[in-house]
Amino acid sequence: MDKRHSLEHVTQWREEGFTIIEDFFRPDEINPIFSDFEEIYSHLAPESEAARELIKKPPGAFGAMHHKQFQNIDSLPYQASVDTNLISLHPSLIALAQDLLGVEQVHLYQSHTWAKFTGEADYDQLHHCDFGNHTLTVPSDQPSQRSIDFIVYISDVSDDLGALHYVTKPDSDRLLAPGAVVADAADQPKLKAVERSAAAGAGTLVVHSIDTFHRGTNLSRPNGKRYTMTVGYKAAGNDMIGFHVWQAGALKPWPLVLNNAKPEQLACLGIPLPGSSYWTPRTLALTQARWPEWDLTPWRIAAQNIDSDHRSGELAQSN
Ligand SMILES: O=C(O)CCC(=O)C(=O)O
Ligand SMILES: [Fe+2]
Repeated sequence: MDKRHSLEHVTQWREEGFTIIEDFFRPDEINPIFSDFEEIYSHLAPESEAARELIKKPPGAFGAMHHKQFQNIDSLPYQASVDTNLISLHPSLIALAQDLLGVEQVHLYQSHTWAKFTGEADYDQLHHCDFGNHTLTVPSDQPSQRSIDFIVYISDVSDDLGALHYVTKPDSDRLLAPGAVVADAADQPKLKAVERSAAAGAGTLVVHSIDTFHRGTNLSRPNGKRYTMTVGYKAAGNDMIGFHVWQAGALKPWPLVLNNAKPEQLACLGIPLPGSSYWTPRTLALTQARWPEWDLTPWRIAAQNIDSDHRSGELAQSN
């Protein structure tokens, strides 16, 4: 297993809410995804000089969330290369999610591409935690019941290209209240005074959760662009947390994922592992008919082994 994190990253995430791992992804893993973003999004950058001009707020004004910030977002599976389709199921990302949550089986519950351009919107936000649209409850006290928000940098994300700003848990606990996940207007200057920047190069992985204070910031570099992906993991079976319903996009290009992912990656989308009692001659045949190009060999072999074990057990019993 190609682990790209250390115990310190796990401890830092659990204690501080954030850990940032530079160079988590190699250039050869990021470059094809960058090319896909260029192909899909670059023509959407504001065209006129005037439109590209930095949107300025009055001095001292705070940011806000509004829909223009969320243009240029798509969700898995992508009409793009296999690289872009598989990065949110990268084995090293899965291994990190397992170690952070301390569970064996994790579930990918969010995967977005997101392109931001200078002048497209004012991306400056208030400090917030993301739990509002990830759960109908509130964030848990147990690490295993938390969730992980990964942000993957597909382009360099410097401060003039809208780097996320964040507040560590010890700081928000001290300034607001222990375990606080909501902030009012009076809290904003306090949080802003201690915020840190997640500025880093392409290939960086920012790791936080739905209970960590952070905010998007504006892009100010002329003609600037910021390409990132947002990837969410939770423990499998944690029904409190959700975002996408993968099944609802049945007509999207799932073969790009199914035909190229390993069983352990597909298990993160709710597809039973080889050896599961789900896989029978009937489900295997119907699955193959539904997705003709998906190589079901590992699932088929495991089902045959179970079947022959079962039969030899029956023979042993009848002797
Ligand atoms: O894109 C970012 O840097 C953060 C955006 C954000 O926090 C949000 O939209 O919830
Ligand atoms: Fe957020």
